[in-house]
Amino acid sequence: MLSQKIADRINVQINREMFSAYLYMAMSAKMAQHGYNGIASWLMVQYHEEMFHAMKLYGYLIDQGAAPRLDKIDAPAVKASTVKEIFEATLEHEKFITGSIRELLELALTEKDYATENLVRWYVNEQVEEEKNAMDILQTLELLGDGKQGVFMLNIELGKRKPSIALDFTSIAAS
Ligand code: OFO
Repeated sequence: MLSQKIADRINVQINREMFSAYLYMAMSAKMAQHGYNGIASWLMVQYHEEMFHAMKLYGYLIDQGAAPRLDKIDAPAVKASTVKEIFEATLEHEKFITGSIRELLELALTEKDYATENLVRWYVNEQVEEEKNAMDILQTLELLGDGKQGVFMLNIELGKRKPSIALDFTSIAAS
């Protein structure tokens, strides 16, 4: 059984994960418009990862007998226009999400809610990977140079990314 405070905060996190999905979808569209189909594909994989993050929290609320609250998702503003700016914005956003996950963990610890603590520690580890992915890409761009040739090679490389999670959320909803 979750406290209302924890359930409310998890609902905030669900909204942030859904926003993340929406943000990466918007970035993907922008990259596709520029003809960077590999980068667009990488960002759509990221969209799916974010949907998984949201649905894992959603499933947890259901399992705990709490009500998921589906709030409005803000429209993402993608100011970045170059590939480098896209991944700088990705890193910035992931840092924000890391902070948000830490807040949730701190709340779970304060409330001695060990089940939620266990769940949120999965996200703590996930955020290490999320930030690393963006940092690795920025470092690769640094090595290749963010001129046309470097970005062309990065586009091919990033197009190889495959989702690491199941894309069918039926079992989460039915758990
Ligand atoms: Fe990108 O980790 Fe969830 O939001």
